[in-house]
Amino acid sequence: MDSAVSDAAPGVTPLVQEDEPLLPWQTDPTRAPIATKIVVAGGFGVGKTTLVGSVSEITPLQTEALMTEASEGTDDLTATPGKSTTTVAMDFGRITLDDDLVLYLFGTPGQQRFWFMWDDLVRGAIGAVVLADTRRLKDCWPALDYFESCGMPYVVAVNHFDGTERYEPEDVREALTIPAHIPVMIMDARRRISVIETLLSLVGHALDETPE
Ligand SMILES: Nc1nc2c(ncn2[C@@H]2O[C@H](COP(=O)(O)OP(=O)(O)OP(=O)(O)O)[C@@H](O)[C@H]2O)c(=O)[nH]1
Ligand SMILES: [Mg+2]
Repeated sequence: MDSAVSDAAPGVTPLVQEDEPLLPWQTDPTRAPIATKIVVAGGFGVGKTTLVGSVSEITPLQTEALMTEASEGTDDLTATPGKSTTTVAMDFGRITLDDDLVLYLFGTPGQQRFWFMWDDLVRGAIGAVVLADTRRLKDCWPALDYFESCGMPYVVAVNHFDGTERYEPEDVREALTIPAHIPVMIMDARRRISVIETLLSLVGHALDETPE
């Protein structure tokens, strides 16, 4: 067995799982991958955990807890009536693009009472995906403000929910007053290819924003 798949401690999910094919950088030390950290943020229940889970090539780390009566009156479940859990610490997943670009995805908790964790979660990230739902656009304002004020590159990704009115990216840009150079896209957090397009857009944008 290759050492890359055998080192995990008992009970710990290895970053390389035994049933996935090894990538060049996992067997050849001269092919060091470019590893980057990306944050997935946005309002409560907008699809952050779904996004990380639908694209991660490892079993995502999730910290879901059942929502109780205490959340009534605080968390609006109108848009997601089937939702029974919420992220209480973070989501974590990994995806390899182009064989040597490894993205580590960190999903933030959406409930306001957990926002104090954001400073730790975003440390070292190259950028953020701010997820939005057009039925409750204002819920993404805190995330937009946060990344604007700390100067971290971000893209705005509208997670389009079935049966809701479809808007053009430019309509969303205008509604949220997003500057022209920041990518805004419509996507589906449940579809891997749609999430990959969003992540590639963020990586490209973050590179554009990085000083030479
Ligand atoms: N129809 C539809 N449902 C979605 C989509 N994305 C997520 N959902 C559902 O919406 C609910 C919320 O998804 P989560 O991924 O838990 O949202 P979250 O942003 O991580 O939520 P918090 O961590 O509680 O803030 C879940 O019931 C998902 O199954 C989508 O694109 N379309
Ligand atoms: Mg979540």
